[in-house]
Amino acid sequence: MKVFVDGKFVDEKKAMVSVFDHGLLYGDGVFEGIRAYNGRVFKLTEHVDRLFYSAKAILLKVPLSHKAICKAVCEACRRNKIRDGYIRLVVTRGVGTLGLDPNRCSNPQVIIIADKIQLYPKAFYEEGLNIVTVPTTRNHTNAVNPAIKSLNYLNNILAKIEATNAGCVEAIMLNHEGFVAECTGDNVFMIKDDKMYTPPLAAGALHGITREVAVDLAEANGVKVSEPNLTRYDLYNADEVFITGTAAEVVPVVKIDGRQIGRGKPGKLTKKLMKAYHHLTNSSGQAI
Ligand code: PXG
Repeated sequence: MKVFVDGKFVDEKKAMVSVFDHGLLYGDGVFEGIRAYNGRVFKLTEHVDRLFYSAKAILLKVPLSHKAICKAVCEACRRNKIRDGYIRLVVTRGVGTLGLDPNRCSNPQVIIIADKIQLYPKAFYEEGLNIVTVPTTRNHTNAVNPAIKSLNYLNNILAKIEATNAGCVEAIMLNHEGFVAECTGDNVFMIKDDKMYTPPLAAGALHGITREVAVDLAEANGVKVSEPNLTRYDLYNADEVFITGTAAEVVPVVKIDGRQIGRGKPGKLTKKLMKAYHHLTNSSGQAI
């Protein structure tokens, strides 16, 4: 595998950053997870836009232009013969001293890895997930805003560990006020009386690209979508719940904290959105 690092493609064994890089020492950096389908990179512009927004929020100057990054992502796919795969795009703060000050870092590093994708089991989509809410509270928006896709994912990892300990593959995270924020690597949606709801970004959610697509697809199907604060009670009493993410796509949820959601099977609108999402991923995107 060839990996893009320090401005060039090198063999994976030689793809390295320094142990003094603040990306490693402090989780100081930002990243994106992107998919390629059928020889096209899905929503590439949107992912690179979000990378730049995350970088701006942490005062990190991305050393390449938006255009150069898009080009390098496609090149990474070409060099590794990836037509359907997963692309990890990372920007670290770069090498610095053993102190927090990012101003003493030089040389932020752009890293691009294009690999095959490990798909989730079919059963997730056919039967739906059983998930739980977890004790770890979502980061406060005035601490590290969850809108920033930073290299420090410990808040999410703690929640993921709690989900795994409960025998689940995903967790619903609540914010400091007890409102639903999102999952550890996915956004969350519910349907009640043919209307669709998802937490507002201010509740502590990532501006998910799949989230955006799900909203657009629902609206195109005449479904009204809104973003009110949601509680666990709202989710428990929903007709349908599903989660969205680049890796997961659209996955039905049939049980939360032991409460059956709707009929306990993937819902009608969820199934419609799953189908529409597949159609879009296979028919749009930046040609590799
Ligand atoms: N919330 C969080 C916290 C995320 O990290 C999403 C929502 C969904 O956003 P997109 O733009 O992908 O629709 C994410 C992104 C993985 C993995 O390997 C998934 C994400 C990030 C890192 C790794 O499952 N999801």
